[in-house]
Amino acid sequence: MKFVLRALAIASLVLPFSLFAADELSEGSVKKIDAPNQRVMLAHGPIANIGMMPMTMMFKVKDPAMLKPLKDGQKVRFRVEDVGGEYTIVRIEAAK
Ligand SMILES: [Cu+2]
Repeated sequence: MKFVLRALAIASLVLPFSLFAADELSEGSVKKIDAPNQRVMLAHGPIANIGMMPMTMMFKVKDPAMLKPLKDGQKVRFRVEDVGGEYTIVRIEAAK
């Protein structure tokens, strides 16, 4: 019982933080859209959730439809995750 209470107490502290972190977005701008290869080149700031420094690089996008609203030079906010060993954009939206 004591263990269960302690586990619940820890979960209640850690869970809200991990939910926040799972939704954390990074900032960047669109340099080039490569629709045939389902990729976009971004000049990006630090990406905390994968520990990446700012740079310009190509990313795969999870769904080719994610490229349609993007335009060269556009400022974006995005989420990158390691999907099967490849850094993949799982969410991208126009920055306000
Ligand atoms: Cu990078």
